[in-house]
Amino acid sequence: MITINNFINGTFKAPASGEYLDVYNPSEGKVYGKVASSTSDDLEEAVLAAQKAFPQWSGLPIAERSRILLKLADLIEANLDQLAAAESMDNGKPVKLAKSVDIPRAATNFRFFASAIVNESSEAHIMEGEAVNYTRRAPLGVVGCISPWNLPLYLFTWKVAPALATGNCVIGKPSEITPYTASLLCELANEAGIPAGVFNVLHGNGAVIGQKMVEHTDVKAISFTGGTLTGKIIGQTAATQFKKVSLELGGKNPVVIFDDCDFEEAVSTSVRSAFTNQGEICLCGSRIFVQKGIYEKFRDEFISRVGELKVGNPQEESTDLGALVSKGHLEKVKKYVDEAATDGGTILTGGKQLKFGEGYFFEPTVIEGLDEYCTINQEEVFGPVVTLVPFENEADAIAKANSTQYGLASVIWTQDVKKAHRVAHQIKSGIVWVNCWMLRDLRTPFGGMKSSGVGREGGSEALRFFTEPQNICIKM
Ligand code: TXE
Repeated sequence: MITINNFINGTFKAPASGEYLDVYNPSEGKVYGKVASSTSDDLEEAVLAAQKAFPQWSGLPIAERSRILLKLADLIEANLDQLAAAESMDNGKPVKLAKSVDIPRAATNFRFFASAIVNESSEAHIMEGEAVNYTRRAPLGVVGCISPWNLPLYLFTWKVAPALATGNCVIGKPSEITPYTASLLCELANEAGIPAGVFNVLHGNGAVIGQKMVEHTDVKAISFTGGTLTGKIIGQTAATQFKKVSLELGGKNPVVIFDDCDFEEAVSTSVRSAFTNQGEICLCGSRIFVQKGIYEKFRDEFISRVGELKVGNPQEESTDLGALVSKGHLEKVKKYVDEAATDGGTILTGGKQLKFGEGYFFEPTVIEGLDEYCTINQEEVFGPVVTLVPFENEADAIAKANSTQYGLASVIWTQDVKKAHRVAHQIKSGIVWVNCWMLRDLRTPFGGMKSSGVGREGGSEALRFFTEPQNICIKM
């Protein structure tokens, strides 16, 4: 049994309450450890430690802060195998995915922001003959980073890296469902030379300790990724203090396939965009709209490829889909599939739980015969389930793509460049991929429209979020 404690002021500490939550290995359906259940007492201690560390950390020369974060990136890479194994055990994802995507990206997050701060410049606005204005961007102080269970270390570091790079001290709150790699990161942070108190991690129930972090007046900003309902609560709480928030929330992403697409690439990438990480990525394309002329051809080829995916032991290199993250989540996915069948949908492939011991496995599932307004095409399932829906023309495709409350990402498949631009400009989503998926340049703004969030992460957007601009006007 592994015990995962809080990390405050550079040391691991049992929670003040002495209480812990169970942590499960979803591929076995068994408890493998326990994680601290934090309360306000732990938060007060972490806030004090962070406040004490802030003057020194924010006052370090940028090159020195950058050097420490680059060392942390190197240490993540040096510990790739251990971190990937931990991520896979905790989340249920294939270890090959953790090794090739999650953990390398965590290292890249630190490397990217450590380099970005060295290359940052600020603006000057000159009033000819009168005055010069320059913008100073100062760190906020103590900030909170709250992350979900689907890409645990990847999304945690996507927030922590820019927060630290800009000179803030961090209180991190990883998902209580997948807390392990954030805890391993704390050991590496010490080894990299991050001073005590600069980076703290509190574990526990989101509605308890996460909520307390949002309420705390000395936590100056909250960067959050998770469900839309949670985001709403956080936004409401933060608004009473005019606290800065960045909210990366759910998605119901459309994949629009025109009949002039590169068919082979559209099929193979759509399989990836549907089922990578068991469909538990906010960017997965879960509503596939196919132009009528190629609908049957696409459907048959898509189903045949989905049939080749191997679901099973996440430790095996040949596994494509591992286990869903929790029993509760498995039940939620099953409920959506059952409801889709009741609504008149035809399950073309999959649709059932797979029995490997006590693990939470579910078949990759493709459903057709439902319109865009039924529950499964409106709500985020966040599992290995996609629907196929035919469309007539450009206008119909755009209307269907925009028919949900969400607006995170979308994918367009066409070889007509003008059409690609036209359609991209009319789809209400923060990210549009044309003839590709998950091609990520970390300098680009990342985030969603409508109920998919507020604010953007990535590149200079993240550097700006974690700093306060101050205009200084000097008379000439
Ligand atoms: O997310 P939560 P959950 C979606 C997906 C999933 C659903 C719920 O549809 O089924 O959200 O997942 C912390 N104040 N996404 O339950 O609850 C919590 O402890 C402060 C989309 O895991 O939003 C965790 O650390 N914090 C998504 C984090 O918030 C609170 C990724 C996310 O938990 C809190 C994951 C509160 N009141 C799920 N309540 C994406 N878009 O990437 C909870 N938390």
